[in-house]
Amino acid sequence: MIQRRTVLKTGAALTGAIGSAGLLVPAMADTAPAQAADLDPTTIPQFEQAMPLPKVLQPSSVSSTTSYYRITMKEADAQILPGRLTRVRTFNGSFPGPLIKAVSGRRVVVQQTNQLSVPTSVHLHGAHVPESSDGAPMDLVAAGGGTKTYTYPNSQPHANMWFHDHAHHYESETVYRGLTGFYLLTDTVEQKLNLPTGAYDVPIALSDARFDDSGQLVYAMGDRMRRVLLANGKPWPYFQVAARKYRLRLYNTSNMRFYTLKLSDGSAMQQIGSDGGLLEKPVEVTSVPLSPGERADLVVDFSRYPAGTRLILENTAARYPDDPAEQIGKVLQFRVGAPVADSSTVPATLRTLPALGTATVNRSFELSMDESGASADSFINGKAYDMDRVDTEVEYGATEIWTVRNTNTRVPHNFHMHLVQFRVLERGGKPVTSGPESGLKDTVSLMPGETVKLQATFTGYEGTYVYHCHMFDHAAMGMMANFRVTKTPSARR
Ligand SMILES: [Cu+2]
Repeated sequence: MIQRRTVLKTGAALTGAIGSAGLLVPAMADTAPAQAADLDPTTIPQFEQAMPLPKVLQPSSVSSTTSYYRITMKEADAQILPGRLTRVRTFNGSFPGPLIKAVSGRRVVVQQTNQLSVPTSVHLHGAHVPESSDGAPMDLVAAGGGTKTYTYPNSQPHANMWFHDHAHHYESETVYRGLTGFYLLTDTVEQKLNLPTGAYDVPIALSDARFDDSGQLVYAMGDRMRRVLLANGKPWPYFQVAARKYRLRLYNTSNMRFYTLKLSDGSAMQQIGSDGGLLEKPVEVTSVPLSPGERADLVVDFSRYPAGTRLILENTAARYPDDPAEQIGKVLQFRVGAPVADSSTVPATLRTLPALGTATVNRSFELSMDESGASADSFINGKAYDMDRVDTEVEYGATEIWTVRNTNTRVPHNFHMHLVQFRVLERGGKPVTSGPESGLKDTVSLMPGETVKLQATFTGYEGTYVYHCHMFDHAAMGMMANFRVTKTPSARR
């Protein structure tokens, strides 16, 4: 473990001047330091490269209870732009990130070796794990060959998880440069349904990027000039589909960007799940909002289109004022082929969620930052993150309601909790009893001025975990805090 002050200093040096922090903040300037000229995003051909699928990682060994993986974090050259190589940070050289397939009740143990030049911490987002394997912001794997073994009990229901760097003050840049992976946890509840599987179950990571004219990634905190949208690591790719049902698991792995996704013909998709797996019932949606870190699990039936149809997955989210619609408004193209046999179904009932329980503790949290850009600090309840301070003491086993408010008037935030999957009870004072936010969640969006009410039960592990805004730059600027779960009241203040 290294001292916070050292991290802050080094982090600031590595990431350059801290500048524009928010999305949708016209007053804030573009912040990338002047270096090589930018690659003009309009010169990148759209819908000419095929969207790759993540590589499924194979365990190095298996026992009756456990699958063991070995992963090396290292730099690699990826072909992102046509005919060019871009240096990226990867798990095992994979860009887009690799995929671990796990099953509830069966342990996964991952030995991570860090061959990068920066420290890392690997957080499995959405997982219920012991503190020692959570990938806390200061629980670092040393640069240049450090190793750490993470144990994932998978003692939770199926979920759409992902793993990514969480090293405080490094994660924003390291995740931007590629250090992410998919982790799909399944269970018998999900498996016994007849949803699309195999080649028809497709994880897609959405991120944004900015390149210089030599094809290298440009990184600056709070950068508003990331005008190249990547789907599974390719800019505006196409995806060839058969005319049948597909399950599309969308991940927002972007640092800062919010998406609202829709099909270009405006037709409905079935949303079957979110962060923590399936919803109780499928929901017909025509647009899918996705804040950084969130996931949406969709079924799209392409059999309604004639062969040869080309359909675009569009992004209609609120943009920076000068975002070009030709780039930011499009994500990928579906090319519909011939019909194939399809015996998959989307049942009217997908699962039964665990009972909510009765909450005994209520707490309030306010997320805020200086919208003028004059200060580089961000806050939860007026305090910037301090690794040595426990902000919230939770009794083991307690069920609590957390009311979380974004007090900013222009900058959106969101809220992610480690250890638990929570339920969204209310958004803006209105009860959430059905729809896309009615399932198990670990990340929830908070547009300016919005309030959400969340309920979580803190069981399984004692220990200290974080909650934070999942816009990585905001977390780096301090919008993060510690909660500690203990059984012993005397350990709590
Ligand atoms: Cu934020």
